[in-house]
Amino acid sequence: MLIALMESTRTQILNPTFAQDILTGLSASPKRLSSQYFYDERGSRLFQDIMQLEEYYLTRSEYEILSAHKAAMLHLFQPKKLISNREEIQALTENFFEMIEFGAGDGMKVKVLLQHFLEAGAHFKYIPIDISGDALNGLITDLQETFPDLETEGMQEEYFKALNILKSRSEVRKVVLFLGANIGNFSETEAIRFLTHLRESLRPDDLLMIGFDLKKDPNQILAAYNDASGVTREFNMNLLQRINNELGGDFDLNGFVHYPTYDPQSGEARSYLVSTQAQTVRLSHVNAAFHFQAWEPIHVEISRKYDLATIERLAEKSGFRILQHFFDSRHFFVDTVLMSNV
Ligand code: AVJ
Repeated sequence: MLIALMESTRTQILNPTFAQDILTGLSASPKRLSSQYFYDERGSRLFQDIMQLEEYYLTRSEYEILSAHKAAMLHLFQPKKLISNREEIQALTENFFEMIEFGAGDGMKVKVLLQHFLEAGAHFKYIPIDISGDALNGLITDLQETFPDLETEGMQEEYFKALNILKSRSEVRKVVLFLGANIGNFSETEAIRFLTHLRESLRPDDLLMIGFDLKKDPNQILAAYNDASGVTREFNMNLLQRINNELGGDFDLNGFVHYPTYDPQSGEARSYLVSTQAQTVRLSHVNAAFHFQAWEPIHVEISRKYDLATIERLAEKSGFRILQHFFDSRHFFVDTVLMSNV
């Protein structure tokens, strides 16, 4: 497989991990594709549209949380080593923290915090981390225009690599933001592994704030992944289009239907692309072909919904303790601040 991949690499295959993951997922039984690959240029644009949808309550709920609790968040984030009789300059240095964001996107939500922190005269640096250089450069340029006084630096790295660089660079307090319910894309095992690794990349005094989408009326949750205007359908289908574009695929998008589910017990919203007929799909750039039976599904995404007991358990199993939950007025969503417990 790898040899076929190397030989057919002209300019088409820019990302061998993408090719390899797609081949592995489509060869598996049941078939699966990773939702991390939704976000090519068109997919990122479609996700921007999703965040505007009436049905997609997640973004607005988290926005409300950040707006309502920005002052309390700053209070929690600032290290409290200030001793009144010290020199002012020393107090400033000791209050300093680095706010690091995983997958910042367009920065819409974090701007609420940045604006408040700057107005409050907080001494901090904002460090967005993203593997996509384009997204990151766009964000940094935008932030420098919006907030000329903001100290900021983007890091185009894998999350943990970036954290390890930052950890070795200085001992100032780090506050890691993992917002937007992105943690929902992990299974429980993956989430525990991710958080444990994260804790090991931080110092005991550092903080982590995670956005969790909460369990609520299952009809409302399902609607968020099955909007009436069909944007989420396009977003899911775009993964097949991306495979066509980048791997020379011949997926017929009319031969698949978007099928989201929600299980109120596990809290898992799952999305499938289901083949409406028996068909064979070829990926010409990687010399591969995959057969689909009629009504065979490809699992493409988990968006897990949490309750507080599950968040507690997740924190405990990964060596964190919960400092504070910040809710929106409807308790649809929570931003939870955690600290190492070991
Ligand atoms: C960006 C992963 C949080 O799971 O709700 C939106 C992605 N998928 N609509 C989510 C998504 C379908 C979103 N996350």
